[in-house]
Amino acid sequence: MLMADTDVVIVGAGFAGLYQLHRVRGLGLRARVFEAGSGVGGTWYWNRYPGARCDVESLEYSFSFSPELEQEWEWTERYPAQPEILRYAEHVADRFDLRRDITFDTRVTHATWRDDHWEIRTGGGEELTATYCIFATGCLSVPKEPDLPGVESFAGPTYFTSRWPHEGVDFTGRRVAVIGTGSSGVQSIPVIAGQAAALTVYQRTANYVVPARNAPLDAATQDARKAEYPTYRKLARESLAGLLGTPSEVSALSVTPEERTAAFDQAWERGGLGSFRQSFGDLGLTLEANDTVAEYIRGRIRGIVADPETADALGPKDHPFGTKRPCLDTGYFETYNLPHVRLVDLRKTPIVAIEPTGVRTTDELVEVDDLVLATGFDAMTGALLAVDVRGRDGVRLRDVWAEGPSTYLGLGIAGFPNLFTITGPGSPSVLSNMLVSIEQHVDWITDCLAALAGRTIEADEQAQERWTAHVAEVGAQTLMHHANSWYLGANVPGKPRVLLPYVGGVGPYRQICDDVAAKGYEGFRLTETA
Ligand code: NA7
Repeated sequence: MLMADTDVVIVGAGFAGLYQLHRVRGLGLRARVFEAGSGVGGTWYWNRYPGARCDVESLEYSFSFSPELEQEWEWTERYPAQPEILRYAEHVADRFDLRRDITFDTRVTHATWRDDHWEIRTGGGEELTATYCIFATGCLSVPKEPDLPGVESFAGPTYFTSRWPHEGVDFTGRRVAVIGTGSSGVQSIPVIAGQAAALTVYQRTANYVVPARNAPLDAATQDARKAEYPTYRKLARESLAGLLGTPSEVSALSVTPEERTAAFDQAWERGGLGSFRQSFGDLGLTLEANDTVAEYIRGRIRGIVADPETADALGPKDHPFGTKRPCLDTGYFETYNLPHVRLVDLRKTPIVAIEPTGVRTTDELVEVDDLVLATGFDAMTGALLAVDVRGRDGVRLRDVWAEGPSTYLGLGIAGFPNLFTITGPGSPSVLSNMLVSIEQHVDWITDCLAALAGRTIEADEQAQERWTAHVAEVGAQTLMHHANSWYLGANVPGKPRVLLPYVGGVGPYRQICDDVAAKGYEGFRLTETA
């Protein structure tokens, strides 16, 4: 048996990698973390675009593992902005003295299983061996390749929201084009409009956008939460989405139209991701129920946006509410009432090409100085497949997943021993409060490593097949397949159309994972290392 250079290699120093490092240290194991960025924070390190903000409330989007950390950290807003979340990640790294085991500016390029250990290679040319390899690579970390003809020919600066310059960008007096109206577009457009001389927004799919109702967090609210944190954390862990707020069990179709509108009005005023699910329980289950909320939101848009044609184009029509992640906004629709802001509906006039001076659609060439691409990510599998991962007998993960990912619990992969994925495909991950899911996975992996005591673990092929079938089956009971979303890989040309996250809910999923562990890691094969 080889004495590996380190016990554990962790790929990524976002929230998942930081907490995993802290926990494996607690086991007395040696660990190395490799991080492509120059600092910690993962998605919050990279996504520095103007207006970037979490769509989960700060008092919920935070670690629960350390009561001291919970008590000492002060959040300033209901929804934390990117700089504040990044400061929080940096505070966690410093408070738990994590940086000394993290190698920054370094990508893991290869991970190869050799009989009883992983051989890791980095972009910097370092090679090392590790008994266990944990991918904490994030779900939205690899930007989608810009599938826009001629994009490289644009003469002015091109900014990706997901790779925003650290020094910021001043758009004062500039003519700007923003392509993409997912969360990144919806959050950045009002801020860019506040600076730019002219802003043209290119929208391919209109999204459901719900008010964030962001506000400063008052001391009384924060103190009350801090006094009862364990209770609230438990509720979140046992919930479906890792969020507080009880989903309704009432059908949207069981009430009168007036009662329904009154309930939707309340949800609109409350704001936030879960607000409509708290009104009615079947919005995500039947198209008929979903149509009621879709029409309500389109009506709201018509009530805000002055120009009827723009209002109509901004109203989502081609997918049910909730089948793409709804965006939370602050002044998004109002932005289109500004005289220097214009929406181009790409369903009517598609982009033909990006030219050196601007964006050409079938209708016109709009000349711009700056191009902003808010065009999304190769979600959930992109970062895992960006590494050349080879398991038993040299089998490549890229080949094994050619038709879509197959995992056991989103934690392990058959044929890839001693490899774990944090919030991997087949786990609730992006359909939940990520901090809740990250803590659950890291805790489970840590307990598993302790139980293994150096033994080798590998997901059983049949258990994996059963789990993958279960993920698909539960997903098929929802409306998820009615949208071309990144949840399905449908935003990336050529990517297999497979529902990537597990829709069964974080509470039930946690129970499944705990039961697996309690039954001696049922569905995994544990073997003495040769
Ligand atoms: P999203 O939600 O994937 O949004 C990307 C947007 O870019 C979306 O509107 C896309 O339209 C659009 N897009 C992508 N490629 C093109 C091309 N070629 N032409 C025109 N428009 C295009 O990414 P975000 O970064 O906004 O948000 C990701 C998640 O981060 C979000 O869900 C939150 O969880 C946080 P499409 O819808 O594909 O027609």
